[in-house]
Amino acid sequence: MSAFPEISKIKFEGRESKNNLAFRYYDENEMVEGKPMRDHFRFSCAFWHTMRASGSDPFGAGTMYRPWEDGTDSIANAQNRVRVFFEICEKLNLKYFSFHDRDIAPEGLTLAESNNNLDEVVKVFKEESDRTGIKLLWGTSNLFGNPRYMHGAATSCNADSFAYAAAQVKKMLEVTKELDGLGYTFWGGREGYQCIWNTDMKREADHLAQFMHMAIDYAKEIGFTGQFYFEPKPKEPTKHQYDYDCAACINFLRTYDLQDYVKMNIETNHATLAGHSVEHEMDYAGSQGFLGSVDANSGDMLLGWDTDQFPTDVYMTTKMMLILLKYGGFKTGGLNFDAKVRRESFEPIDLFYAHIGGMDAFALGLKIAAAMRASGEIAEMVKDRYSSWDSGIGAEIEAGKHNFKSLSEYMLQKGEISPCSSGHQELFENIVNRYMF
Ligand code: XUL
Ligand code: CO
Repeated sequence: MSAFPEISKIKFEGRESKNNLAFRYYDENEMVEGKPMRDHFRFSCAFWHTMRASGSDPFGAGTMYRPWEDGTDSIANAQNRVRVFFEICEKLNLKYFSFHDRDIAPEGLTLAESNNNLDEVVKVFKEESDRTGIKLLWGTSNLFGNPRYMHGAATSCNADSFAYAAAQVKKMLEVTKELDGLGYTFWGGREGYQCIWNTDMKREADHLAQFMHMAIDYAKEIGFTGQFYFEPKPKEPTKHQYDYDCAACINFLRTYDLQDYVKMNIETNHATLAGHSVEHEMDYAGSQGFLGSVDANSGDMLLGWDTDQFPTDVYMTTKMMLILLKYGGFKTGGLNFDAKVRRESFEPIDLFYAHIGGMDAFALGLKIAAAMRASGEIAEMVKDRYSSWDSGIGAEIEAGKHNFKSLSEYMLQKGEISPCSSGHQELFENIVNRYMF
């Protein structure tokens, strides 16, 4: 039975369309830089936000109207929810999805019961995924919601919390493999600390690394070949999260010899909480060979927390697509809408408006980015800015032909540096606007 009989599959109608249930820019078959749009984005729908966000906040109860819910925590209700989820993904033309273990099935009284509940719901995921071809982009485990994780999971002071979390991830790796999932994400829900007085930071970091190695070992053991991701977030729920930003995460991965197995899953709103921008994080990860996947959303600069809003800012999507194209696009990852409708947007149809807006914002961003790349105008200006490195002393330094002694001799002889030209930031910004509008 359809939950949205009045909504048919969302189609591309072009930029002149006034139909609010149509794409104006996202034409999945349109070729951009030799690849259909759909393959540039690999759009994914987050089960936790789309199906489980209630609209509650610290000041009030949930607001969402979800007529397909029967109000119980039964397996039958959970299974039905999965069918509704796939109807949404199909109608929106979202080819991938993501979920946490506890989003999809109720937690039981024991670990064994929880595992069984998961199996019952995974059966429906498998059926629906086989029926539609919509695939699991990555799976993950909720290692933060239950009170047993109040001190963290892999970084808890309680060894039993670590062990329980290991059991959960073991099961989720099996589930992810069962669903032919393309990846597994570690997001350190409470892997951080609130108070340095009671915290042994070194021991916690060592444990987190040990935990990741165990996950990788188990993946090898069961033949799960998907990509592991590490998702940075600087704070919330803990004050100091160990996975602060890409730089901190990559340092952690290299320190603990995890760099060959784990790439970054970069989220916009997490980047801004860290005092960065998503394009900064993507460029940094890409330049270090760690660009894996993206949790697409946006924050609100006037609010200091993770608002997980749908992205509509075309400047931002243009920058993101420019960087993605620069590093050759997604291999295993995709654009996962880790985003939820506002508490006030409680009608089911808002889920459609939200995703359509996000997909169109990225489609437009891709087209603008591709136009910038095709003309080569901006790239040429950037290249020119660094031209002192293309010949003479610059080229010699890059080729490793110099040391401090030889450079000192060079400068003693030359006396002063050759002047370079202006940074022309305002000109760059004006040129960008020419492509934007
Ligand atoms: C939380 C967040 C998570 C991860 C998966 O801020 O982004 O939903 O993406 O655990
Ligand atoms: Co996320």
